[in-house]
Amino acid sequence: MRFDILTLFPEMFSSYFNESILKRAQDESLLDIHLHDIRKFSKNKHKKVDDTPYGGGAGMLMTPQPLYDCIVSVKKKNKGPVIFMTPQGSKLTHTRARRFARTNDSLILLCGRYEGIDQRIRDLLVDYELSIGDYVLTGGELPAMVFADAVSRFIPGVLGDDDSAEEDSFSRRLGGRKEYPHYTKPAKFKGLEVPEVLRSGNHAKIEKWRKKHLK
Ligand code: 58G
Repeated sequence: MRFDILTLFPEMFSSYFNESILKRAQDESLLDIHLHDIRKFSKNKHKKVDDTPYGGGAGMLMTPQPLYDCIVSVKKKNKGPVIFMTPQGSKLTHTRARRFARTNDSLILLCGRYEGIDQRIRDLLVDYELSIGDYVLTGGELPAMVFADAVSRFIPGVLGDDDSAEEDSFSRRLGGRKEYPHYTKPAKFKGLEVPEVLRSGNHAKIEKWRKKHLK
């Protein structure tokens, strides 16, 4: 799956995407992430990308020209939908992340800054508006990372073949519900012991215990 991410701060993404599971996914060509610096597309002599809002009000908006040219340029190589991360968008859920992974070979993620973007970019070029939760952040970069991470987990092969799902028979058997308590070694830590049943090797009893302790 290919992600093209449009941002004024492409360097924010490198540490997160170049570690652990997402790094391995890229090394194995399961995931292909391309970052684009919106400022490079500004035709302003000072590379300006923001301006004051018509009608007045606080703060600045991203001007349409650099955004438009950046998106049009990226669309030559990525034919997928354009997603704008915004607190006014539809809520990102597990189910929506899975659907994006299953129905797209590529996605374009647009990260805003300041107080938002010129409405005409939304009208002309944005296909989906998504929010990671009911709070406002200083930029769409963290939401784009959250979205790319959540979607990438559903690409076949990105998680270990073993724990490859959610959605697997195991979590379905547990009623599709949240979680039960997890323990690893040591068996005793700071005076607290791992429940005996989890060390018993009795898989029927273990499953019963986990069902009873589902949150
Ligand atoms: C109002 C304020 C509209 C996504 C700022 C648009 C993006 C939170 C989320 C913006 C974001 C979220 C400019 C900064 C979008 C733009 C960006 N904040 N909850 N901030 O997913």
